[in-house]
Amino acid sequence: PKNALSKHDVMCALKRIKVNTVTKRDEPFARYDFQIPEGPLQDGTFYNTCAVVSSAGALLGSRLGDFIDSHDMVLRFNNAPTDNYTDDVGSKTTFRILNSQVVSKPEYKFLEDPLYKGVSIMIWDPANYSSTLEEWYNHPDFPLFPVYKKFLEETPNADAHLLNPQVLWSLWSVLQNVSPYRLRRNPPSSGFIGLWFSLNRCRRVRVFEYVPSTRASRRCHYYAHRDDVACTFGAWHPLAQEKALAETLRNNSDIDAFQRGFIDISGLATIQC
Ligand code: NCC
Repeated sequence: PKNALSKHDVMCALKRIKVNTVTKRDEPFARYDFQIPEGPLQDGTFYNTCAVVSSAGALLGSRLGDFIDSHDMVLRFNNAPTDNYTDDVGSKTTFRILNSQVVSKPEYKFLEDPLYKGVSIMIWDPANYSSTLEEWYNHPDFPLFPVYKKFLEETPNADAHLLNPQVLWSLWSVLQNVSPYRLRRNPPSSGFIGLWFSLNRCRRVRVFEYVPSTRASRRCHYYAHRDDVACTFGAWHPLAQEKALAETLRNNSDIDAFQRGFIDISGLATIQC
């Protein structure tokens, strides 16, 4: 069996993966005049405390909302709402990580919904392992590019960036290196992308109901009735490996993790590699 990597090794492996987003000078985005904002997301602001709020059904009834809102930065996923759920998930949103389905499928109303205004956005879409940006542009998983372009044109001061898809495979490699099993080559979930991004930007990261607590249920999302255990344990994404890895990185008590429902991880800036 492969040797288990130490917590320090894993943190350093994550630290080597830089937050790499597409710039307006990258082809083919330059040629097609995408109005991608200069500079990194939120101008690279570094936060003290960050809350990463999974969309898990187990958040329902948690009453973690005030605690979540007390963090300097709050990151949410996809179309997860706060309205009507603020007692459990809070009301503050600094960042959203969106998959390309949410951007491209008309049902999510990416261009119109106020959910996507006044927040910083990182969008991801998987490209083949060795694709160039050109190839990705011509063959995205979902047709996000025209909608993203329009969003940049229509939204004053939009702070919306595309994650360079190579990052997804770098993150996948970290998951493969800590796993004794051979993983399918599917990208990590938005949750893992959000965790890694926050570890880059925060001194301390708290992740809510990613590692399931005793509230865990069959319910997929806190904001919808649908039951599906695959949402919590994974089917397409290597979710179980992501969560096992996140669990090994936590610094807080079992009571916090399994009764209150969050793990606490030190940011990457706090470690020396
Ligand atoms: O469900 P989703 O994820 O939007 O959830 C965001 C992140 O929260 C964590 N999560 C969610 C539910 C749950 N019971 N436990 C959890 O830990 C996961 O880390 C998850 O990433 C995605 O990752 O982008 C995903 O998006 C959905 C869907 O596209 C969007 O919700 C928009 O409707 C995907 N579902 C489908 O495609 C059907 C899901 O696989 C991954």
